Amino acid sequence: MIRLHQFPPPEGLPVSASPYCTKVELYLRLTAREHEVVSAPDPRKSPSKTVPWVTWSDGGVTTDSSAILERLEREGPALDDGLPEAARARGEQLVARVESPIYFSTLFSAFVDQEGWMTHREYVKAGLPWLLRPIVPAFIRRSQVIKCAANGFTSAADYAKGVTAVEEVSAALGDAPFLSGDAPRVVDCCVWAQLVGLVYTHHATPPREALRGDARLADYITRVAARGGYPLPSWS
Ligand SMILES: N[C@@H](CCC(=O)N[C@@H](CS)C(=O)NCC(=O)O)C(=O)O
Repeated sequence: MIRLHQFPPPEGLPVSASPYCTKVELYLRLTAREHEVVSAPDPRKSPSKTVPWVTWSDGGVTTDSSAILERLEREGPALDDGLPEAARARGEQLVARVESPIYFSTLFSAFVDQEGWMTHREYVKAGLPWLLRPIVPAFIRRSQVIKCAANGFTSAADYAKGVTAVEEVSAALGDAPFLSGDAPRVVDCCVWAQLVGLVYTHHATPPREALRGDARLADYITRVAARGGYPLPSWS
C-alpha cells in the first residue's frame, strides 16, 4: 500500500495545505491507485524535512513530489500514457515555468504578508504541541521568509511573477478542458495543485485576483476538482 504523508488540509478545505502534497494526491486519485493518506503536520519527520513523502509497499521511501510522480509513471498505470512526446514536453516546460512562482506567491502571502500571516499562524499553531505554540510559529515564519527570499520573493512587487505565471497557464489552457487536451495528465496534477492553493489565499493578492478573475481558469479548477473527487467550497 502506498502511504502519502502530507500536511493536513486547512479548515474548510478538502486539499492539503501543501500544493506539492495535493499534486501527488490528485495523481493517486486520477490513476485510482490504492493509497492511504497520513497526516504529517511536522515536516521534520520527513527524510528531506519537507512534505510530501511516500512510503511504498516494498518499504522504500521517496521524497519530492516530482520524484514520486516519476516512479508512479514508470510503474503505471501512467497518466501520460498515449500522450505524444511533444505534448508531454510542453507540459513539463509549463510546469518548470509556473510551478515555483505560483507556489511562492502563495507561500509569501501566508508567511510574509502580515495580513496573511495573522490567519495562517492559526493553522501553523494547530499543527504544534501545546507547549510549542507560543514560540515556534515565529521561527517557522522566519524560515519561510528566508525560503521565499532565496526563491526571488522578497517584497510584494514579486507578486508580479505569480500574475505572469497565472496568465501563462490561462494561455496554455486556451479553450481545452485540460492542459494537454481532453484528459487530465501529469501537467494538470502539478499546475492544478498550485492553482487551488492560490485561489484560497486568505487575502487579495495580485496573483489570487488574476486567478479569480479568469473565468476559464475558475472552470478549470472546478473541472479538475470534480475528476479528483474534491468537493471544493466557493472561493468568491
Ligand atoms: N520540491 C519539493 C518541495 C516540497 C516543499 O517545499 N514542501 C513544503 C510544503 S509545500 C515543506 O515541506 N516545507 C517545510 C519547510 O520548509 O520547513 C517537492 O516537490 O516535494
